[in-house]
Amino acid sequence: MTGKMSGLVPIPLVEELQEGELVLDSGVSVTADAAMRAEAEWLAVVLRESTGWTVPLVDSQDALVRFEADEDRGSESYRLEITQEGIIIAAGGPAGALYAAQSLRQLLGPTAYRRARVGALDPLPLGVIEDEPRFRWRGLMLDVARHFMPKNSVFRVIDAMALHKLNTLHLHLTDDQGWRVEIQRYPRLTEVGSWRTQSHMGAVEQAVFDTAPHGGFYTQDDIREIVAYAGRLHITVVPEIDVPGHVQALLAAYPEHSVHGEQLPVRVRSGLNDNVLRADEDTVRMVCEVFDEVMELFPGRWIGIGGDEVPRVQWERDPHSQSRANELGLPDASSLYGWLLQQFAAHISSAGRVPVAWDEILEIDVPDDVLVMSWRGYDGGVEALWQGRDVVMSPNTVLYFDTFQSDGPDEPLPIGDLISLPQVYAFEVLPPGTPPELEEHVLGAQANVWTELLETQRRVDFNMFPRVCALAEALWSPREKRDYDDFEARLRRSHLPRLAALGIEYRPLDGPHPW
Ligand code: TNX
Repeated sequence: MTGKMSGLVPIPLVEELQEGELVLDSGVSVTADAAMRAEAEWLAVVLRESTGWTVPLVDSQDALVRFEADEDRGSESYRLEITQEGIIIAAGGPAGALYAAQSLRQLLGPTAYRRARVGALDPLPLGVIEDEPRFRWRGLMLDVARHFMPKNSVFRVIDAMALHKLNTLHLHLTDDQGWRVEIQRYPRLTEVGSWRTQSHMGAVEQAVFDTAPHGGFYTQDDIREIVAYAGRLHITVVPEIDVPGHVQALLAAYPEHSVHGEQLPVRVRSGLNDNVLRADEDTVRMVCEVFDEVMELFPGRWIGIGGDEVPRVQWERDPHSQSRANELGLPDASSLYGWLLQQFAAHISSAGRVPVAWDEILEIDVPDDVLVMSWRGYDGGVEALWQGRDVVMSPNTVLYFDTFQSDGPDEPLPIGDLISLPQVYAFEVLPPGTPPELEEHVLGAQANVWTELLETQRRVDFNMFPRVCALAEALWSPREKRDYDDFEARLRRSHLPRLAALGIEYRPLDGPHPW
């Protein structure tokens, strides 16, 4: 080590940089083993856009940038070597090749994030970077239900995730306030359920909630496009259809699936909601058919079924639900919560996929294969782990990015508590006291971006960045490499300028703080 630093975020496993530089020029070309051509092409496109050079993909070992398969590495692992003669990327698989290309782009500086030639690329430091991730689920959840995020905004988030070597995008597609995915068999879900118009709220609530008419949804082609775009960047999209609560948009479209059968509007205000799914066979069939279309659209292994924040009062007070619970041999009507989730989980498992649910699911007899998403602090995760389940950590005490980032006067209206950048940076994925033999069940973690109060892309950017940069390091980098002062120095000197060039409206470290 010479003390030279690359400024990479997340910080790599090993970086050994030397004096001297390599300056790319218009003669640069790229070559790649067959398995990595797509990733090499991605790098070539980035270079073409930002420099105007031709950057051909060639079949010659004379190319300046060479991607090679290295069977001794894990699929996400890579080695990037920069010498005066050229750049050699040895990767365990296509994902590793892409991560190497991401690191190289970071080293080329802000200019490499622009869509037209503006300035010169930074000279590359000479040396070797060896890198691989610490955790395999490096995630971000976007709530596109409370405020719809048009697909171009989703593409931007996917690009930013890839830049930070995150690999799992959880889309919260449905909630009380909106249904955001076209389901052909049930067209009213989007015809009715994607739009909210009315509000019967008092002045105080109107000041807090967005009461303007709002709506939007992804067509099935939009979803295919999002999934394919993410896939090229080695990001898996995990869809969530939240049931059996948080379903008022569904009930507005198909009132026969509510407990009382009344016509409800798509909900405007947020927070806990008593309206839940009716526990009849017809309703189970309808929701399973929705999941069938969702599973067609999202080829990944994980399918979210929600399960969070479900008041039981409607079932408890409804005579039909009580007799239904009796028929099913359940102890009481509130057990319909568990019964419904068991039906949906079983349906997803029988299709060969893995159901994902929020930690409230631990209140019921949970099928073994359900992946538990621990959001109420670490407790759910710990409990699930001791039951031998796979978990993803998403504690609201650290990884809720709808929270505010300082208690200064110029912060936008938050939900929840203060979660500062240093707090996110200090995040530990493994719940305290995790025994070594259970560590492999902690797949990783994700931050959740709930959008009740995040109406626009600018607001989402402001809340996400630079907290996402800190998250990436907690998920990717080795524990002993993490140091907050060093991270902040890298942000200031190297990384925030990259984000700025890409057009991300991050929260400036020292203000001013417009949003
Ligand atoms: C709780 S986290 C919720 C969301 C809200 C969020 C606000 C979870 C599984 N449910 O519906 O948006 O709090 O922070």
